[in-house]
Amino acid sequence: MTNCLIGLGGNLGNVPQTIVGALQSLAQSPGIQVGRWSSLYQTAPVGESAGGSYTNAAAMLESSLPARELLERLLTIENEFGRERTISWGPRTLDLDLLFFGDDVINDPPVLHVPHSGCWYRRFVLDPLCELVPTFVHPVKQQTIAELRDRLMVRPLHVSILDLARSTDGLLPTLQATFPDAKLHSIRQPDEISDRDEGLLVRLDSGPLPSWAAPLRKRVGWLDVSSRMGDRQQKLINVLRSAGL
Ligand code: PH2
Ligand code: MG
Ligand code: MG
Repeated sequence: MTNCLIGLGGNLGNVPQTIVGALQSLAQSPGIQVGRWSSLYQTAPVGESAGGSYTNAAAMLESSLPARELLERLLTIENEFGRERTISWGPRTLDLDLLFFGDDVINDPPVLHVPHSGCWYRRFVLDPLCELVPTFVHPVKQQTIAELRDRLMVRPLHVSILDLARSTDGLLPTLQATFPDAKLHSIRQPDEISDRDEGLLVRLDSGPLPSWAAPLRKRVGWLDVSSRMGDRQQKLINVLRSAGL
């Protein structure tokens, strides 16, 4: 049996009813036991085409299924509750994300990634999780859920942006004005690195990382968004909104 955590969310139809229904379907699935679940959270939509406000929650599962089969079961339940996959990050009746599968670190593209890439900096994931398992240690970040959440509550929240391919001059002033609770920095050379591992460190370009920048990958706040969809500005807006700014 593996202790797992899932994130639940949606913004179309009667989401609270859908979430309860999805937990019932999970409880009836062979090899899956549903444990405690969090309260429901009303959260602001993150993403340009995400639609209206979301309801989010988290739940604990025990699974005797391997991660891939559990994930398939989650996708099937999403479909049973009317999930349509037209636009990515679009409005949805039900989203079931496998956040943690024990302490396992699994990267099996395109769909199976645990811990879930967004689970440590998205408030709509961390807030419900923190209610359930504040002391659970993220197996890659090596911080507890409560610590990961607390890091995001600091004001101003320092967000360093690493783009070694293009200047951020045209990007930062507008973003800074839109997000007064953030303190945005650009890192383009070694002397722009702060000693403190605080806030977020967002990597935009996908080129090779020079040796002076390589240690940054080990920082808790390291977040590589180079392969995500959208332009640089939209990616950064999504990160900042996810962090609760
Ligand atoms: N999920 C998304 C996109 N945006 N925003 C909120 N508030 N909550 C979500 O669960 C969410 C989102 C794609 O999975
Ligand atoms: Mg999701
Ligand atoms: Mg999903």
